[in-house]
Amino acid sequence: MKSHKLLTTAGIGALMFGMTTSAMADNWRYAHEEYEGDVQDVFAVAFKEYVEENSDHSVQIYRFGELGESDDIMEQTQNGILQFVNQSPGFTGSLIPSAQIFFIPYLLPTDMDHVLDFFDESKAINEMFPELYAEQGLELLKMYPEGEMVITTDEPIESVDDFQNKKIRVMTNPLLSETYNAFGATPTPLPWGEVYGGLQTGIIDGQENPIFWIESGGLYEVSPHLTFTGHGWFTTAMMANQDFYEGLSDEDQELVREASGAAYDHTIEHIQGLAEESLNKITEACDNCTVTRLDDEQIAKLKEQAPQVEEKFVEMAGDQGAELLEQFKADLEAVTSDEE
Ligand code: 6CS
Repeated sequence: MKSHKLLTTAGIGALMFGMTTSAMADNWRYAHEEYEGDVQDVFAVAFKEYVEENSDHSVQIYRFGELGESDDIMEQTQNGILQFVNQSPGFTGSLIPSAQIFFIPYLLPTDMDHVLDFFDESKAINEMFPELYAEQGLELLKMYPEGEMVITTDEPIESVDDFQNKKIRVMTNPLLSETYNAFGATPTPLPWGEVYGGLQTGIIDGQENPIFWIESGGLYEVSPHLTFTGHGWFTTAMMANQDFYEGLSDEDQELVREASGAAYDHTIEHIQGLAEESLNKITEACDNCTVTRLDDEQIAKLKEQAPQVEEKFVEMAGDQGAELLEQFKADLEAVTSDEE
C-alpha cells in the first residue's frame, strides 16, 4: 500500500515536470545561444538524437531568442527550469571569472589541429573546469571550440593603429574589454541580440566572432571588413543543472555522458573546413567586403599586449585562475611540442 502511494506521488511529480510515467520517459529541456544549423545547434541536435535513439527520453531544443538572451538561459538552468544549456565563456566569464581565460589574447595557437588536440587532452579543460562550474551548481559536460575569432569593422584594418578608438562590441565579460583596451580600441560589451542593429545604426564600429557566425548571421552585410588577427578562438561549453544530473540514475548519467561525447565528436568534424566554406560564401555574396590578414609585424604589436591582459586575468580570477592558467599552458605545451 505504502509503495503504491509513493508511486502515485512520484507520478504526479513526474507529470508536473513534463514527464510521462509509463516508462519514466522524461522530456529534457536544452537551450543554446545560436540558430538552426549553427555549431551549437549541430551539437544539440546530435545530443538529442543520441538520447532519443538510446533511451525512452526526449530532448526539446530551444534556440536563440526562444527563451531570451544567453544570460537568461543560464539563469533558467541554474533554477532548474532547463536541464541543459550551452553557454559560451564569453558570457559565463561574468559568473565564473576563470572562464575568462579564453580571452587572454594569443594564448591558444592558430593551428586548428593543435586546438582540437588541446580540447581533447587538456587537464585544465577536462578536469579543472568541471570543478569550477560545479561551484555554480552546473555539471560541465563538454567544452569545445567553434572557430577562430575574426574582427569585422566598418573600415578596413591594415595596422594596429587602425583599431584606435574603434567601438568594438565584445561579449559581456570584463577581461575581453581589457583585451580590446590593450589593442587600442574602445570595447562595448553587448548581449548578442543588440549586435546586428548596433552595427547597422553605427552605435558600434565592429565586433569579433568566428566566420561561420559572421556568415550565418549576415553580419558582413553591416560590418563588411574582415580582419584576421589570430588572437583567439570562440569557445563554448555545454552543461547540465547539477541537481538534475545528480538525481539521474547511473544508467541515465552514463547516457548523458555518452550523448555529450557523441555530440562533441560530431561537432568537431562539422567545424573542420567550416570557416573556409563560410568565407567563400561571404566573398561570393558581398562585393564590398574585404579580407585582411594582419602581417607578422602588426601581429607582433598585438602580441606585446598579451602579458598585461594575462596579469588582469590573474587579478580577476585569483589563485584559482593562476592555477588554471599554469595547467592550461602546460597542456598547450604538451600538444604543441608533440610533433617537434
Ligand atoms: O557573439 C555572440 O554573442 C554569439 N556568437 C556566437 C558564435 N555564438 C553565440 C554567441 O551569443
